Amino acid sequence: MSSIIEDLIARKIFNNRGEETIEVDVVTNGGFGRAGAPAGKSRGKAEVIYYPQGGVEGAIKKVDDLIAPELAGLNADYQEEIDNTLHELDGTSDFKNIGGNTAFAISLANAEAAANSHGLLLFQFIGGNAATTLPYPLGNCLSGGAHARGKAPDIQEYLALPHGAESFLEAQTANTQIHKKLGDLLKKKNSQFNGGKSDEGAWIANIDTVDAFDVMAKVCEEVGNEVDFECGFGLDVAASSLWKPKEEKYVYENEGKKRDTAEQLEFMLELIEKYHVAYVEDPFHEEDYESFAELTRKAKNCLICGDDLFTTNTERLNNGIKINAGNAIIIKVNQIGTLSDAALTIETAKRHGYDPVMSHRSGDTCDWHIAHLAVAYNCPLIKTGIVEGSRIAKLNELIRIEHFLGNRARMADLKIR
Ligand code: 2PG
Ligand code: MG
Repeated sequence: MSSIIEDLIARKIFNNRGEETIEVDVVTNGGFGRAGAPAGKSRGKAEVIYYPQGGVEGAIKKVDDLIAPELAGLNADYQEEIDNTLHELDGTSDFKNIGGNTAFAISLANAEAAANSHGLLLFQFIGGNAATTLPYPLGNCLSGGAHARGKAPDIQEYLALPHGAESFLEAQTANTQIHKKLGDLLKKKNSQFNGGKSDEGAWIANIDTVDAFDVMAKVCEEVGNEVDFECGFGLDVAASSLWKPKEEKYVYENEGKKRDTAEQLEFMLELIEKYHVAYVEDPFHEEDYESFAELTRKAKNCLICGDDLFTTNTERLNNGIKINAGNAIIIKVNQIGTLSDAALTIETAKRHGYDPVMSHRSGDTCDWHIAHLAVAYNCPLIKTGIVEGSRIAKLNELIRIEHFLGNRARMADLKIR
């Protein structure tokens, strides 16, 4: 079997928001791979540019005219060579010319084509025999902030984390129950709640930012008792969306409060302690490494995770490592463009004791590659919703991987357990 690239085929498809995006097929003389690019709504400032001038159509033209002829004849097995060629063809640090989402789709499709050319599944091809660990699913139950419409909590995501589960299937089962029970409870509390959901399939409800903690804690405890293992929860504060630089305050509109940096730190610590919050993503805005470091020092039994802070970028992660800002990092391959770049960030994170958290984007497709990447790179957590088609595509793929591994499968070792 051989992995020599014969052709690249690019087309326009749509994500779950109905936005245009790019999908690429990589055809080798022994196999085939396909990947579609997702899109964020609350993006970090340091993310790569998604598309070149001319949008998705401009990107497709670049694949046809420029990239496909250059990659034809190369060996898909050499992922770094493929990804370096994409960097060379682009010539900028942020993929301005070919587009970061173009790079993403080619890079992932190439990895898939290489695996397929060898008759392997992607997680096996990348992770080898050691890839037997399933991540815990961080599942979005309640949406707020930039992900909600109308009146909703200021915090962007309230995430179920069934960290007592002994299999992925058990964990995902608990998450679906938490999601359902939360919907029922929200309806009971507020007759005007009409079952609205965000792009990620989490509920959108007119509930107070802090009241939402009581509701989440209650529902997780109830489901934990039913399934007989511990179910906790976490947050994505997405604090860059709350931060108003001119005022130097975090503005919580729903709550009607403003907090300066010291008050924000206090607030986070209070919530972590009172509700035993197990995971907090982006508690401060994307340039405030120092406050991340302070919270990491002070918070007990809680992962402090950087998303907009690090944007899957090794250099930005290294800034954090120097002062111990955070102890976990969100991995979104399309924040940085290529699989090789993301893999370097994951390795750097692990070497310095940061947990890599594989993640979807709010605008996503039924592409399931991140399920394989989470297992291949031994990520202890995956953040990819609970319901909604694009999320289910990934979650069900993890269930398949667990089934495929049989008695070799085990759950990740989670620091907070
Ligand atoms: C986040 C993500 C995913 P977006 O902030 O972590 O939930 O949102 O894709 O909109 O950046
Ligand atoms: Mg985030």
